[in-house]
Amino acid sequence: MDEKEKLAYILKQFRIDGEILVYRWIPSGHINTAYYVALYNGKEMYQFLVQRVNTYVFRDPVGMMRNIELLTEHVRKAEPKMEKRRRLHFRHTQDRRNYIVLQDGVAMGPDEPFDPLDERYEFWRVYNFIEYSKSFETSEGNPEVLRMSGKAFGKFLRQLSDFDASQLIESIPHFHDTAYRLKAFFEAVAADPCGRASACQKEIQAIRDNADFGCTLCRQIERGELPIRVTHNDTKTNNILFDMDTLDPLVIIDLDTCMPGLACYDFGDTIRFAACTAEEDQPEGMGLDLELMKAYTEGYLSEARSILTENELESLATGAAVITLELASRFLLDYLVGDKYFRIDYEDQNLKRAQAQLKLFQDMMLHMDDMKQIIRSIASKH
Ligand code: ADP
Ligand code: GN1
Ligand code: MG
Repeated sequence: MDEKEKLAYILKQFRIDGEILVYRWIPSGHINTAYYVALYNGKEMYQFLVQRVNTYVFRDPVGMMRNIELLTEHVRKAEPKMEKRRRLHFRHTQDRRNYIVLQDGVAMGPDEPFDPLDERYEFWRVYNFIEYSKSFETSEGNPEVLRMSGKAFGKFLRQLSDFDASQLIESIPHFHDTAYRLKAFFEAVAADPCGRASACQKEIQAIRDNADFGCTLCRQIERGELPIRVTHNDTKTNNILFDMDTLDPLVIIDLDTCMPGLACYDFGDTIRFAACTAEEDQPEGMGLDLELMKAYTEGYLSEARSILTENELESLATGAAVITLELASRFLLDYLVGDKYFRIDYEDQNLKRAQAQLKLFQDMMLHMDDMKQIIRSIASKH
Protein backbone atom coordinates (compact mmCIF):
# COMPACT_ATOMS: atom_id res chain seq x y z
CA MET A 1 0.00 0.00 0.00
CA ASP A 2 1.51 3.37 -0.95
CA GLU A 3 0.92 6.54 1.11
CA LYS A 4 -2.08 7.63 -0.96
CA GLU A 5 -3.75 4.22 -0.69
CA LYS A 6 -3.08 4.20 3.02
CA LEU A 7 -4.74 7.61 3.48
CA ALA A 8 -7.74 6.40 1.43
CA TYR A 9 -7.96 3.29 3.62
CA ILE A 10 -7.87 5.41 6.80
CA LEU A 11 -10.56 7.77 5.48
CA LYS A 12 -12.72 4.79 4.60
CA GLN A 13 -12.69 3.69 8.26
CA PHE A 14 -14.30 7.07 9.03
CA ARG A 15 -16.93 6.42 6.33
CA ILE A 16 -15.34 8.81 3.85
CA ASP A 17 -15.15 7.50 0.28
CA GLY A 18 -13.88 9.03 -2.92
CA GLU A 19 -10.89 9.50 -5.11
CA ILE A 20 -7.98 11.34 -3.53
CA LEU A 21 -7.18 14.30 -5.79
CA VAL A 22 -4.46 15.94 -3.72
CA TYR A 23 -2.67 15.14 -0.50
CA ARG A 24 0.33 16.63 1.20
CA TRP A 25 2.18 16.36 4.46
CA ILE A 26 1.95 19.51 6.62
CA PRO A 27 5.44 20.20 7.98
CA SER A 28 4.30 22.19 11.03
CA GLY A 29 4.30 20.96 14.65
CA HIS A 30 6.95 18.94 16.44
CA ILE A 31 4.85 15.99 17.57
CA ASN A 32 2.10 14.56 15.36
CA THR A 33 2.09 13.87 11.61
CA ALA A 34 -0.59 15.73 9.68
CA TYR A 35 -1.77 15.46 6.08
CA TYR A 36 -4.06 17.64 4.04
CA VAL A 37 -6.27 15.44 1.85
CA ALA A 38 -8.76 16.52 -0.84
CA LEU A 39 -11.16 13.93 -2.28
CA TYR A 40 -13.79 13.86 -4.99
CA ASN A 41 -16.79 11.58 -4.51
CA GLY A 42 -18.25 11.98 -8.01
CA LYS A 43 -20.28 15.02 -6.98
CA GLU A 44 -18.30 17.23 -4.67
CA MET A 45 -14.82 17.84 -3.38
CA TYR A 46 -14.13 17.32 0.33
CA GLN A 47 -11.07 18.31 2.34
CA PHE A 48 -9.82 16.75 5.54
CA LEU A 49 -7.02 16.90 8.00
CA VAL A 50 -5.76 13.35 8.53
CA GLN A 51 -3.42 13.03 11.46
CA ARG A 52 -1.34 10.31 13.04
CA VAL A 53 -1.03 10.84 16.79
CA ASN A 54 2.42 10.38 18.27
CA THR A 55 1.83 7.62 20.82
CA TYR A 56 5.38 7.82 22.17
CA VAL A 57 4.29 11.23 23.48
CA PHE A 58 0.61 10.47 24.18
CA ARG A 59 0.57 7.11 25.95
CA ASP A 60 -3.22 7.11 26.49
CA PRO A 61 -4.46 8.41 23.14
CA VAL A 62 -7.97 7.01 23.66
CA GLY A 63 -8.30 9.01 26.91
CA MET A 64 -6.91 12.04 25.10
CA MET A 65 -9.50 11.74 22.33
CA ARG A 66 -12.20 11.54 25.00
CA ASN A 67 -10.87 14.83 26.44
CA ILE A 68 -11.05 16.42 23.02
CA GLU A 69 -14.61 15.20 22.44
CA LEU A 70 -15.74 16.66 25.79
CA LEU A 71 -14.00 19.98 25.15
CA THR A 72 -15.20 20.48 21.58
CA GLU A 73 -18.72 19.60 22.70
CA HIS A 74 -18.53 22.16 25.53
CA VAL A 75 -17.41 24.90 23.15
CA ARG A 76 -20.09 23.89 20.62
CA LYS A 77 -22.82 24.13 23.28
CA ALA A 78 -21.57 27.57 24.37
CA GLU A 79 -21.85 28.84 20.79
CA PRO A 80 -24.28 26.53 18.98
CA LYS A 81 -24.64 28.76 15.94
CA MET A 82 -20.94 29.04 15.27
CA GLU A 83 -20.11 28.54 11.58
CA LYS A 84 -18.37 25.29 10.61
CA ARG A 85 -15.13 27.05 9.81
CA ARG A 86 -14.79 28.12 13.43
CA ARG A 87 -14.92 24.73 15.05
CA LEU A 88 -13.17 21.40 14.97
CA HIS A 89 -15.33 18.51 13.99
CA PHE A 90 -13.80 15.07 14.46
CA ARG A 91 -15.14 12.34 12.21
CA HIS A 92 -16.45 9.11 13.69
CA THR A 93 -16.22 5.51 12.66
CA GLN A 94 -19.26 3.29 12.25
CA ASP A 95 -18.99 2.33 15.94
CA ARG A 96 -18.75 6.00 17.06
CA ARG A 97 -15.05 6.23 17.75
CA ASN A 98 -13.23 9.47 16.85
CA TYR A 99 -10.03 7.53 16.15
CA ILE A 100 -8.81 4.28 14.65
CA VAL A 101 -5.86 2.06 15.44
CA LEU A 102 -4.02 0.23 12.70
CA GLN A 103 -2.07 -2.92 13.44
CA ASP A 104 0.48 -3.58 10.68
CA GLY A 105 -1.65 -1.34 8.45
CA VAL A 106 -4.99 -3.04 9.19
CA ALA A 107 -7.78 -1.38 11.22
CA MET A 108 -8.39 -3.01 14.59
CA GLY A 109 -11.80 -3.48 16.15
CA PRO A 110 -13.08 -1.41 19.10
CA ASP A 111 -11.67 -2.17 22.57
CA GLU A 112 -8.84 -4.32 21.21
CA PRO A 113 -5.80 -3.56 23.36
CA PHE A 114 -2.71 -2.05 21.76
CA ASP A 115 0.69 -0.97 22.96
CA PRO A 116 1.35 2.75 22.29
CA LEU A 117 5.11 2.11 22.29
CA ASP A 118 4.95 -0.72 19.74
CA GLU A 119 5.76 0.55 16.23
CA ARG A 120 3.30 -1.90 14.66
CA TYR A 121 0.37 0.14 15.94
CA GLU A 122 -0.66 3.50 14.49
CA PHE A 123 -3.27 5.81 15.97
CA TRP A 124 -5.12 8.03 13.45
CA ARG A 125 -7.88 10.65 13.49
CA VAL A 126 -9.64 12.72 10.85
CA TYR A 127 -11.22 16.17 11.14
CA ASN A 128 -12.40 19.09 9.07
CA PHE A 129 -9.74 21.01 7.17
CA ILE A 130 -10.23 24.74 7.81
CA GLU A 131 -10.11 26.41 4.42
CA TYR A 132 -8.57 29.74 3.63
CA SER A 133 -6.75 29.78 6.93
CA LYS A 134 -3.16 30.13 8.02
CA SER A 135 -1.18 29.63 11.19
CA PHE A 136 1.97 31.52 12.17
CA GLU A 137 5.35 29.89 12.72
CA THR A 138 6.57 33.33 13.88
CA SER A 139 4.69 36.58 14.48
CA GLU A 140 6.41 37.99 11.37
CA GLY A 141 6.97 41.06 13.56
CA ASN A 142 3.27 41.91 13.27
CA PRO A 143 1.63 43.05 16.54
CA GLU A 144 -1.81 42.18 15.11
CA VAL A 145 -0.86 38.49 15.07
CA LEU A 146 -0.12 38.74 18.79
CA ARG A 147 -3.19 40.83 19.60
CA MET A 148 -5.46 38.36 17.80
CA SER A 149 -3.71 35.38 19.41
CA GLY A 150 -4.20 36.98 22.82
CA LYS A 151 -7.89 37.43 22.13
CA ALA A 152 -8.22 33.83 20.98
CA PHE A 153 -6.43 32.23 23.93
CA GLY A 154 -8.03 34.66 26.42
CA LYS A 155 -11.48 33.74 25.13
CA PHE A 156 -10.60 30.03 25.18
CA LEU A 157 -9.67 30.26 28.87
CA ARG A 158 -12.90 32.10 29.66
CA GLN A 159 -15.02 29.64 27.68
CA LEU A 160 -13.55 26.71 29.58
CA SER A 161 -13.75 28.39 32.99
CA ASP A 162 -17.05 26.62 33.72
CA PHE A 163 -15.88 23.23 32.44
CA ASP A 164 -15.53 20.55 35.11
CA ALA A 165 -11.81 19.78 34.98
CA SER A 166 -12.23 16.51 36.87
CA GLN A 167 -13.68 14.99 33.69
CA LEU A 168 -10.31 15.26 31.94
CA ILE A 169 -7.40 12.89 32.09
CA GLU A 170 -3.86 14.26 32.16
CA SER A 171 -2.91 13.45 28.57
CA ILE A 172 0.74 13.88 29.53
CA PRO A 173 1.33 13.49 33.27
CA HIS A 174 3.40 16.34 34.81
CA PHE A 175 3.24 18.26 31.54
CA HIS A 176 3.89 21.72 32.98
CA ASP A 177 5.17 20.57 36.35
CA THR A 178 8.40 22.53 36.07
CA ALA A 179 9.94 21.04 39.22
CA TYR A 180 9.35 17.53 37.84
CA ARG A 181 10.72 18.56 34.42
CA LEU A 182 13.89 19.95 35.96
CA LYS A 183 14.38 16.83 38.05
CA ALA A 184 14.03 14.67 34.92
CA PHE A 185 16.50 16.95 33.17
CA PHE A 186 19.19 16.60 35.85
CA GLU A 187 18.69 12.84 35.84
CA ALA A 188 19.33 12.81 32.08
CA VAL A 189 22.45 14.93 32.60
CA ALA A 190 23.72 12.43 35.18
CA ALA A 191 22.95 9.43 32.97
CA ASP A 192 24.25 11.10 29.78
CA PRO A 193 23.23 8.10 27.64
CA CYS A 194 24.61 9.48 24.35
CA GLY A 195 27.76 11.13 25.69
CA ARG A 196 26.45 14.56 24.68
CA ALA A 197 26.60 16.35 28.04
CA SER A 198 30.17 17.55 27.47
CA ALA A 199 28.97 19.45 24.39
CA CYS A 200 26.49 21.53 26.40
CA GLN A 201 28.07 22.27 29.77
CA LYS A 202 27.30 25.99 29.54
CA GLU A 203 23.62 25.33 28.88
CA ILE A 204 23.38 22.73 31.66
CA GLN A 205 24.92 25.21 34.08
CA ALA A 206 22.50 27.96 33.03
CA ILE A 207 19.58 25.67 33.79
CA ARG A 208 21.15 24.66 37.12
CA ASP A 209 21.65 28.32 38.09
CA ASN A 210 17.98 29.09 37.48
CA ALA A 211 16.36 25.88 38.71
CA ASP A 212 15.17 27.44 41.96
CA PHE A 213 13.43 30.25 40.09
CA GLY A 214 11.94 27.61 37.76
CA CYS A 215 10.07 26.13 40.73
CA THR A 216 8.39 29.45 41.67
CA LEU A 217 4.99 28.54 40.24
CA CYS A 218 5.08 24.99 41.64
CA ARG A 219 5.59 26.48 45.09
CA GLN A 220 2.68 28.85 44.54
CA ILE A 221 0.47 25.90 43.55
CA GLU A 222 1.47 24.10 46.75
CA ARG A 223 0.56 27.15 48.79
CA GLY A 224 -2.83 27.28 47.05
CA GLU A 225 -2.14 30.74 45.61
CA LEU A 226 -2.99 29.98 42.00
CA PRO A 227 -6.21 28.34 40.76
CA ILE A 228 -5.98 25.24 38.61
CA ARG A 229 -8.03 25.76 35.46
CA VAL A 230 -8.61 23.95 32.19
CA THR A 231 -5.83 25.29 30.01
CA HIS A 232 -4.53 24.59 26.51
CA ASN A 233 -0.89 24.10 27.50
CA ASP A 234 0.57 24.55 24.01
CA THR A 235 -0.38 28.11 23.05
CA LYS A 236 1.89 28.68 20.07
CA THR A 237 0.63 30.86 17.23
CA ASN A 238 0.83 27.79 14.99
CA ASN A 239 -1.91 26.26 17.13
CA ILE A 240 -4.42 28.90 16.01
CA LEU A 241 -5.91 29.02 12.54
CA PHE A 242 -6.44 32.61 11.36
CA ASP A 243 -8.45 33.84 8.41
CA MET A 244 -5.90 34.32 5.66
CA ASP A 245 -7.02 37.88 4.83
CA THR A 246 -8.37 39.43 7.99
CA LEU A 247 -6.28 37.56 10.61
CA ASP A 248 -9.49 36.88 12.47
CA PRO A 249 -8.66 33.90 14.73
CA LEU A 250 -11.03 31.19 13.51
CA VAL A 251 -10.27 28.25 15.72
CA ILE A 252 -7.79 26.96 18.27
CA ILE A 253 -6.31 23.62 17.28
CA ASP A 254 -3.98 21.04 18.83
CA LEU A 255 -6.22 20.33 21.81
CA ASP A 256 -4.14 17.27 22.75
CA THR A 257 -2.65 18.87 25.84
CA CYS A 258 -5.82 20.55 27.14
CA MET A 259 -6.00 19.58 30.78
CA PRO A 260 -5.88 21.13 34.24
CA GLY A 261 -3.12 23.74 34.46
CA LEU A 262 -2.17 27.36 35.19
CA ALA A 263 -3.32 30.36 33.15
CA CYS A 264 0.17 31.89 33.32
CA TYR A 265 1.83 28.99 31.45
CA ASP A 266 -0.61 29.53 28.58
CA PHE A 267 -0.08 33.28 28.64
CA GLY A 268 3.67 32.82 28.80
CA ASP A 269 3.97 30.21 26.08
CA THR A 270 2.69 32.53 23.36
CA ILE A 271 5.08 35.24 24.54
CA ARG A 272 7.91 32.70 24.40
CA PHE A 273 7.03 31.53 20.91
CA ALA A 274 5.95 34.71 19.19
CA ALA A 275 6.81 37.87 21.15
CA CYS A 276 10.47 37.38 20.41
CA THR A 277 13.03 38.38 17.84
CA ALA A 278 14.14 35.04 16.35
CA GLU A 279 12.80 31.58 15.59
CA GLU A 280 12.54 28.88 18.20
CA ASP A 281 15.86 27.29 17.20
CA GLN A 282 17.84 30.49 16.50
CA PRO A 283 19.98 31.62 19.41
CA GLU A 284 21.52 34.38 17.29
CA GLY A 285 19.49 37.56 17.71
CA MET A 286 17.02 35.93 20.11
CA GLY A 287 15.37 38.23 22.64
CA LEU A 288 12.05 39.46 23.98
CA ASP A 289 10.05 41.98 21.93
CA LEU A 290 8.14 44.12 24.42
CA GLU A 291 5.96 45.74 21.74
CA LEU A 292 4.71 42.31 20.65
CA MET A 293 4.34 41.25 24.28
CA LYS A 294 2.20 44.36 24.91
CA ALA A 295 -0.02 43.61 21.91
CA TYR A 296 -0.56 40.04 23.16
CA THR A 297 -1.39 41.27 26.68
CA GLU A 298 -3.94 43.75 25.30
CA GLY A 299 -5.73 41.02 23.35
CA TYR A 300 -5.53 38.48 26.15
CA LEU A 301 -6.76 40.72 28.97
CA SER A 302 -9.59 42.12 26.83
CA GLU A 303 -11.05 38.60 26.99
CA ALA A 304 -9.69 37.03 30.18
CA ARG A 305 -9.29 39.91 32.67
CA SER A 306 -12.72 39.34 34.21
CA ILE A 307 -11.93 35.77 35.31
CA LEU A 308 -8.32 36.19 36.45
CA THR A 309 -7.51 36.60 40.15
CA GLU A 310 -4.99 39.22 41.33
CA ASN A 311 -2.42 36.47 42.01
CA GLU A 312 -2.91 35.13 38.50
CA LEU A 313 -2.39 38.58 36.99
CA GLU A 314 0.80 38.95 38.98
CA SER A 315 1.96 35.49 37.79
CA LEU A 316 1.63 36.12 34.04
CA ALA A 317 5.09 37.58 33.47
CA THR A 318 6.68 34.92 35.68
CA GLY A 319 4.84 32.31 33.60
CA ALA A 320 6.59 33.55 30.45
CA ALA A 321 10.05 33.15 31.97
CA VAL A 322 9.30 29.83 33.70
CA ILE A 323 7.83 28.17 30.63
CA THR A 324 10.82 29.33 28.56
CA LEU A 325 13.24 27.82 31.05
CA GLU A 326 11.11 24.66 31.27
CA LEU A 327 11.16 24.24 27.50
CA ALA A 328 14.91 24.87 27.37
CA SER A 329 15.29 21.94 29.78
CA ARG A 330 12.93 19.76 27.71
CA PHE A 331 14.78 20.49 24.45
CA LEU A 332 18.15 19.90 26.09
CA LEU A 333 16.96 16.69 27.74
CA ASP A 334 15.84 15.45 24.33
CA TYR A 335 19.24 16.34 22.88
CA LEU A 336 20.94 14.44 25.71
CA VAL A 337 18.87 11.29 25.24
CA GLY A 338 19.21 11.24 21.44
CA ASP A 339 16.23 13.22 20.02
CA LYS A 340 13.40 10.86 20.90
CA TYR A 341 10.56 13.32 21.54
CA PHE A 342 10.66 16.44 19.35
CA ARG A 343 10.87 16.01 15.58
CA ILE A 344 14.16 17.43 14.29
CA ASP A 345 15.01 18.69 10.80
CA TYR A 346 18.77 18.71 11.31
CA GLU A 347 21.32 17.33 13.75
CA ASP A 348 21.72 19.37 16.94
CA GLN A 349 18.40 21.16 16.39
CA ASN A 350 17.34 20.37 19.95
CA LEU A 351 20.59 21.90 21.22
CA LYS A 352 19.97 25.03 19.13
CA ARG A 353 16.41 25.17 20.41
CA ALA A 354 17.62 24.95 24.00
CA GLN A 355 20.23 27.66 23.40
CA ALA A 356 17.63 29.96 21.84
CA GLN A 357 15.20 29.41 24.72
CA LEU A 358 17.92 30.09 27.29
CA LYS A 359 18.82 33.33 25.55
CA LEU A 360 15.18 34.36 25.51
CA PHE A 361 14.79 33.35 29.16
CA GLN A 362 17.72 35.54 30.17
CA ASP A 363 16.28 38.50 28.27
CA MET A 364 12.88 37.94 29.90
CA MET A 365 14.53 38.00 33.34
CA LEU A 366 16.21 41.31 32.47
CA HIS A 367 12.84 42.72 31.44
CA MET A 368 10.70 41.13 34.13
CA ASP A 369 9.79 44.49 35.68
CA ASP A 370 8.91 45.92 32.26
CA MET A 371 6.61 42.96 31.54
CA LYS A 372 4.93 43.30 34.94
CA GLN A 373 4.46 47.03 34.43
CA ILE A 374 2.87 46.48 31.00
CA ILE A 375 0.49 43.85 32.41
CA ARG A 376 -0.52 46.05 35.37
CA SER A 377 -1.11 49.08 33.20
CA ILE A 378 -3.30 47.16 30.72
CA ALA A 379 -5.19 45.37 33.51
CA SER A 380 -6.02 48.69 35.17
CA LYS A 381 -7.92 49.74 32.03
CA HIS A 382 -10.31 46.76 32.23
P1 ADP B 1 1.18 19.04 16.17
O1 ADP B 1 0.73 18.39 17.44
O2 ADP B 1 2.15 18.21 15.45
O3 ADP B 1 1.65 20.43 16.44
P2 ADP B 1 -1.23 20.22 15.00
O4 ADP B 1 -2.55 19.66 15.37
O5 ADP B 1 -0.85 21.50 15.63
O6 ADP B 1 -0.11 19.11 15.23
O7 ADP B 1 -1.22 20.38 13.42
C1 ADP B 1 -0.04 20.74 12.70
C2 ADP B 1 -0.32 21.87 11.73
O8 ADP B 1 -1.32 21.48 10.77
C3 ADP B 1 -0.88 23.15 12.36
O9 ADP B 1 0.13 24.00 12.84
C4 ADP B 1 -1.65 23.78 11.19
O10 ADP B 1 -0.79 24.53 10.37
C5 ADP B 1 -2.15 22.58 10.41
N1 ADP B 1 -3.54 22.21 10.76
C6 ADP B 1 -3.91 21.46 11.81
N2 ADP B 1 -5.25 21.30 11.85
C7 ADP B 1 -5.75 21.95 10.77
C8 ADP B 1 -7.09 22.12 10.23
N3 ADP B 1 -8.16 21.58 10.80
N4 ADP B 1 -7.22 22.85 9.10
C9 ADP B 1 -6.12 23.40 8.50
N5 ADP B 1 -4.85 23.25 8.95
C10 ADP B 1 -4.65 22.54 10.07
C1 GN1 C 1 5.40 20.78 20.92
O1 GN1 C 1 3.13 19.78 18.95
P1 GN1 C 1 3.59 21.18 18.96
O2 GN1 C 1 4.65 21.49 17.98
O3 GN1 C 1 2.39 22.13 18.90
C2 GN1 C 1 5.19 20.39 22.38
C3 GN1 C 1 5.06 21.64 23.25
C4 GN1 C 1 6.27 22.55 23.07
C5 GN1 C 1 6.42 22.87 21.59
C6 GN1 C 1 7.65 23.70 21.33
C7 GN1 C 1 2.82 17.64 23.25
O4 GN1 C 1 4.23 21.42 20.45
O5 GN1 C 1 4.96 21.28 24.62
O6 GN1 C 1 6.13 23.72 23.83
O7 GN1 C 1 6.50 21.66 20.80
N1 GN1 C 1 4.02 19.56 22.49
C8 GN1 C 1 4.04 18.44 23.25
O8 GN1 C 1 7.58 24.22 20.05
O9 GN1 C 1 5.02 18.10 23.91
MG1 MG D 1 0.69 22.10 16.98
